[in-house]
Amino acid sequence: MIATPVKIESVETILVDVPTIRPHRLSVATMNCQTLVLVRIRCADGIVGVGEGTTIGGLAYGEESPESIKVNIDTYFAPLLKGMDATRPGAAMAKLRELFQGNRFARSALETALFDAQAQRVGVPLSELFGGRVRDSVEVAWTLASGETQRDIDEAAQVLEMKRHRVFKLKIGARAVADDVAHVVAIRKALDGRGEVRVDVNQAWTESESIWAGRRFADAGVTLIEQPIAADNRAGLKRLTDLALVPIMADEALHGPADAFAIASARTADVFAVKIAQSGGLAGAAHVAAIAAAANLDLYGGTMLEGAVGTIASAQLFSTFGELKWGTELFGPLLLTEEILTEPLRYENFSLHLPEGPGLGITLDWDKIDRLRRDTRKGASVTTL
Ligand code: MUC
Ligand code: MG
Repeated sequence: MIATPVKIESVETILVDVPTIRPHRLSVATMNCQTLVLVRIRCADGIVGVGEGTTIGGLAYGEESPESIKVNIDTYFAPLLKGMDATRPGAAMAKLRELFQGNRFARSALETALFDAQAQRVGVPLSELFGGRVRDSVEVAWTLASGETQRDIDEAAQVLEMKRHRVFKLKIGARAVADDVAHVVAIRKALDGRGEVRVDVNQAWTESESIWAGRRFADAGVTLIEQPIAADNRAGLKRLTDLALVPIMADEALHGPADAFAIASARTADVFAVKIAQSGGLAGAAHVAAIAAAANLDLYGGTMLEGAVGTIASAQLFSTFGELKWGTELFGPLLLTEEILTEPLRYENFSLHLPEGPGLGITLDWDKIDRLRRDTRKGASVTTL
């Protein structure tokens, strides 16, 4: 039976500034704070859906900043969505696509909130709207990005001991290549087979630097190299993939299904880092995964270092993928000093466990969020860096 229409009553955006547990150093930015962009959609039947459109390092990582996500939703998307039928998230998102260009992160936040509300309405976890769960938990890698070798080794030992993570992604690309290689090899040796080591260069190297480092990483037993060169250098990424030194993962080069199709057809990478925000939402990310499956490419569940809302939305979708060979990096909430849920997400035995309740299956602590929210009347204070 087709559901009776339910009006969308309001769409609200909230910027929440949360300090990180330590400086998080990427080649593009050092984060001491993460700005979560939360979206709350209230529907006429009393159901409230939430979504998140968080990015990394203000404007350092992508074309959208926390402030642009908020202002574009408030100015363009929200007025259009108001009054539309909340029981048809697909139709609402199609209308937004027809009228507005770009804004993948903003769309992802809105689509998550719409699907959260609709899944609550029909009384199922969000995963069930995307084909149902293949797994009830997803393995979660940890990113070592303090910028200091010994501190990273100590951090890895600590989370191994806690049985929280056994796969480590090392953020490199900010220093000279030889220094980065020495850093990675030292950590790999210190872990001595107790943990897997992968690297993410965030586009910082040239092709020849990547080949030089790739040979040394292959010898050291590094298992994966993520986006070593510029996202628009697809031919270069393919040449690195063809060299087959260490498997290559596309991250910044992958902005949704069209990129996925181009990369898969030319076999430009071995692995896709699927991210709901980069894909323009859950449905786009599901299409990226389907293209990978059809092309026999491996999948990895990526993050934009979202807080609990974006993290669990991603996990709900990733739980439905038939294959998730490289696991996920859905550790965002663990990098933050403040908890915004009444009950934290469950990280146990190297994995994030999916909740069983309807929708996203989480409850936000709105009092806490109110205390942390940025006073936007003061204007955009860029606190992400
Ligand atoms: C990225 O480039 O993958 C994921 C983990 C992390 O530390 O940064 C992100 C973004
Ligand atoms: Mg990456």
